[in-house]
Formats: sequence, C-alpha cells, structure tokens
Amino acid sequence: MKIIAALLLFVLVSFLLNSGNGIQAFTTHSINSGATAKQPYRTSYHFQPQENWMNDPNGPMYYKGVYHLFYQHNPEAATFGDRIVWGHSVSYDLINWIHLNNAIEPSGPYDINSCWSGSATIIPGKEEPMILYTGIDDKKHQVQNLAVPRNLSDTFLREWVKHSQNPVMTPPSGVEVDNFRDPSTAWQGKDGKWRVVVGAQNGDEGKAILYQSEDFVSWKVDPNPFYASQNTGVCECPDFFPVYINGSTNGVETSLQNPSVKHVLKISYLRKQHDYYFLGNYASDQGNFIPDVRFTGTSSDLRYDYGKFYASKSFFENAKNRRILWGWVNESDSTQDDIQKGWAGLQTIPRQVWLDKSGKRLVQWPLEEVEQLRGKHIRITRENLEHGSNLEVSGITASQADVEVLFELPELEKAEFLDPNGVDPQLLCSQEYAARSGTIGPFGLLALASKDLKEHTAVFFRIYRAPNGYVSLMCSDQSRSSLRHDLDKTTYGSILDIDPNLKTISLRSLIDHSIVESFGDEGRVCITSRVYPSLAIDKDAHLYVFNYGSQSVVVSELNAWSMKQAEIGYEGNISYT
Ligand code: DQQ
Repeated sequence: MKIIAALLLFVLVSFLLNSGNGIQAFTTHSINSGATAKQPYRTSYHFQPQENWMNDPNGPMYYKGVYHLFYQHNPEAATFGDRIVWGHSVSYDLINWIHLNNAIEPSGPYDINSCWSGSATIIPGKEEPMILYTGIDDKKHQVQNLAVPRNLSDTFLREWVKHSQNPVMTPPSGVEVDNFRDPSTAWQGKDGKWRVVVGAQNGDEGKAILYQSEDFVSWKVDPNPFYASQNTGVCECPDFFPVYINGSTNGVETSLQNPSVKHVLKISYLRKQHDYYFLGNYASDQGNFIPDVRFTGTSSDLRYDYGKFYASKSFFENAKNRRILWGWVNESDSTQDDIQKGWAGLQTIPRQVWLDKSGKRLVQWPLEEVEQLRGKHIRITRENLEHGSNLEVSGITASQADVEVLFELPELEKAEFLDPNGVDPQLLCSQEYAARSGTIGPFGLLALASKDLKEHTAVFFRIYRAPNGYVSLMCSDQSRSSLRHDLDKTTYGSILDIDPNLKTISLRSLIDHSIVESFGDEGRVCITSRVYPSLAIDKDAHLYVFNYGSQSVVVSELNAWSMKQAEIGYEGNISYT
C-alpha cells in the first residue's frame, strides 16, 4: 500500500514540476492550434485572432523593442458587425504574437457605434505613440478620435485612453458624413506642423482630405483635397509615405522630404476592393500630391497585390531601417462557412516594401523573420522541364510550406505575340489557364494539389513578345483549387514588362492551408489567393513544379521548406525565451 502511495505521490509531483517548468503544458489549447481535421482551413503561421471576425490592420508600429498590431475585430461573431473594436497583439519578431485585451472599444458618443480604422504616429523626442481612429458616433456620423497609452512604461501598452476633446475631426463641408474615415499616420512638415490624410467621398468623387495640427489635438482642414479621383466612390485607408529613388531596400521615415525620395499614396477603393498605389510628387507647399500617372480604373493601375488583399497599412521601423506593409486577406467562402468555422479574415505575412530600381513600381518581399519557421528543406537543381512536365516536390509538408524557385527561360524570341494594351490580365489568366499549352509557359507551381491533380492552385507565368519588348503574365488560378462549388474562384493575374535580356524569372509562394501568397519576379508582382481544397488537405496536399509550354524551361534552383507553426496565443500562455 505504502509503495503504491509513494508511486502516486511521485507521479503527481513530477507532473506538477514538469507543468510548472514547461509553459507548453499550459499553452496547448490556447495557442493558435493551426489546421486540424476539423479546421482544415485554419492557418498555421499567418496572423489570426483566436476566433471571430478580423478585417483591416490598424496602427501598426514598433515601439521600444515591441511590434504592435491592432486590427478591426468583431469579438462577438465571425461576421462584420455594428460594434467593431480594435483588437491588439504584440510581438518581438512579427511572426509569433501575443494577444492582449482589445485596445479601443466603443464607449463615448463619438465612437459608440464602432471604432473603425486608423493609424499610429510616434512623436519624436517625446517618444509618445498617438492613435487617430474613426469613431461611428451616436448619430452614425464618422468622426476622428485620438487615443494615447495610459502608461508608457507598460512594455505592451495594454491600455489606451481616449482624449477628452474627442472628436478631434468632424466631417468638413463637401464630405459625406458617413464617408469620412481612416486617418493615416501623421507626418511632420518643415514648419513643424503635423499632417494627416483622411479618406472621404462626395457624390462619386473619392478624396483624401489633408488636416494640419501643431499639437495633434486641434486639427485644421485644408480646403483643397490632397488627392481626388472622379467616379470612384470613397477612398478608404489612405497611406502616404516616402521611398528612396536609388533602388535602396531601406525604408524611409514618414516625415522625410528631400530629393533622395519620391512619395507613395495608397488608396483602398471600396468599389474595387483593391489597394492601388500611386508614385508621385508631394507638393508640400501646395499641400497636395501629384501622381505620376492618374487612376484609370483599368488593369493598368498599379496595385500592391493582384489577388485578395485590402485596407493595407505600412509603418517605418527604425531598428532595421525598413518599411513594413500589412494587408487584410478576406475569405473566399460563404458567410455561412465563416460562421461554421468560427472565424474569418487573415493578415498577410508582413512584407518589406521599397521602390524598384526602375522607379516605376514598388517591390514587396516577405520579412526575413518568417524564415525562422523554415524546417525540413528540399532542394532541386538543374532540372529540365519539357513540355508536359509535372515534377512533385516531395518530402515537405506541402500544406504548410515556403517555396522559392528560379526558372531559366528559353530564347525569348520564340515567345508568342501579345499586344498587352487594353488586355485584362485577369481575363487572360482565366482563358490561358494553367493546363492550356503555350510556347513559353505556362510554367510554375501547383500548390495545395491533390495526388490526382483534381484539385490544385496553379501559380504560373507565360512570356509574350509585345510591340515594345517582352512581357510576362503572372497568374494565380483558383478555378481548380477545390471540388467545392460554393466558393469565389476568381482567377487573378497581372502583366509586367520584362527586360529583353532576361534569362531567369523567380517565384516564391508562402502556402498555409487556405492561403497562397505569391511573389513573382523577385517581388515585383504579388498575388494572394484564398483556397479551400476538399481533398488536398494536410498530408494529402502535394506540391508540383510544372511546364505546359512547348518550349522547355529549366528549374535552375528550387528550395522548399516545411513551415513550423507560429506561436500565436493569449498573454501569459506563451513562453518567449
Ligand atoms: N474597414 C473599416 C473602415 C474602412 C474599411 C471598418 C476598409 O474604417 O474604411 O471596419 O476595409
């Protein structure tokens, strides 16, 4: 009897000691559990709240060694609602996240019907973060409010206090009261005054309205719009920042103005549900922005991402001197599916963003921090892909992977002719789908593919000879991504001018159960897709590299990694050592 009692005591003591040591014992059910048999579409290394609805990234910033991400969140349901709050999570590396309590919730007459999107600005010298956000007030008008941290010495800035003078901006004349929202990060002019832009609408005209302030509390509207576009409807989530023109990948602090930079204005057009950006000149004296090329509403407009990606926001991080971009990726299944899943909405893997050396477009690349999740590695080199080749990349978890491939191209003169003027790449991608043979291409990856290929998401290129050189068409084709019918399977695409001497073209895809984020030509074209396979789930997912063009292409090098799960969970339940 004594022996049995001693044994039981030993087991109990070891259990208590072990669980006390390894935080793991407490964490398992609170950490983002990733995809499971019941939840095959839950991601494993993309940012998601534990449950319910998430949309826009808000107020991202880096403050005293900690990254903050706030986000539009409905804590009550997996659908958008009429009491939206600011969710709040913090991280030391932008990949593993600690969820905190909501930072900003409806409370006063100036935000009682929701706390919508906004941005953070860190006041230099005082090193004090300020948040400007949109409140839906008691009359359902949109107003801008200010919130500051309660305690600057709290490492995670858990509590935010709303300013007594809220609202600090109300809809000015010439702006609809229910279309005045999403204040940008502020920048400081040479006169020391702060400036922000707020998205707006008047009739069919979309606008970004400029405000100025000396103290961040009293804001004066500029009567002339900072930017306006006709027949577009509302401009949401404007983001305005400088980029270096010398091809440097470094980011630029938001207030910097000198001849070494050019400016970027990003507008999220609600009607299009896409994020468009404009390169141009900031005429600081006149208080407006003059885009090099105006918005046309056609596929020639520049976009951050040609797939599912909206309401993005960037911030400058001084520790690594880079500009980091977050974007919201919505679901492509039905609201009913979201309710069943209990969640909806992802954020992309944060991307570093800079101006291409051509000066004509931005380049985006997943932050280097994501590489810490790379596990098992497979490498393929010098593999000739003849017409009809379909080579499996085996040995990694194809449902949770990072793949980089460099294709060596045949002689470009052999390419078919295409006049890209007036061509809609998205339409072309759905006509020239992956399985249809061309001359140079289609070649690329089949991600989240079932063994029999009945399901696959094809991310691929085709190269064409154009009137003034060569172009590449990059597509992400969801049409065969799932046997399920109740999904948005729009095929996405974009056309890019390429150097006539181009010998290789690169593709990287981050695959995470229901998302495929792809970066073509070293990040000059990005396409994000949401897919919900019914067969190609977990261990039944496969990855192939293929070529259905009549000309052979060579896989000069392919590296693929299984990706580990990121640690994303509630405070107190994760160990960060
Ligand atoms: N989402 C917010 C608005 C913003 C829109 C509401 C963009 O502030 O205009 O959740 O997705």
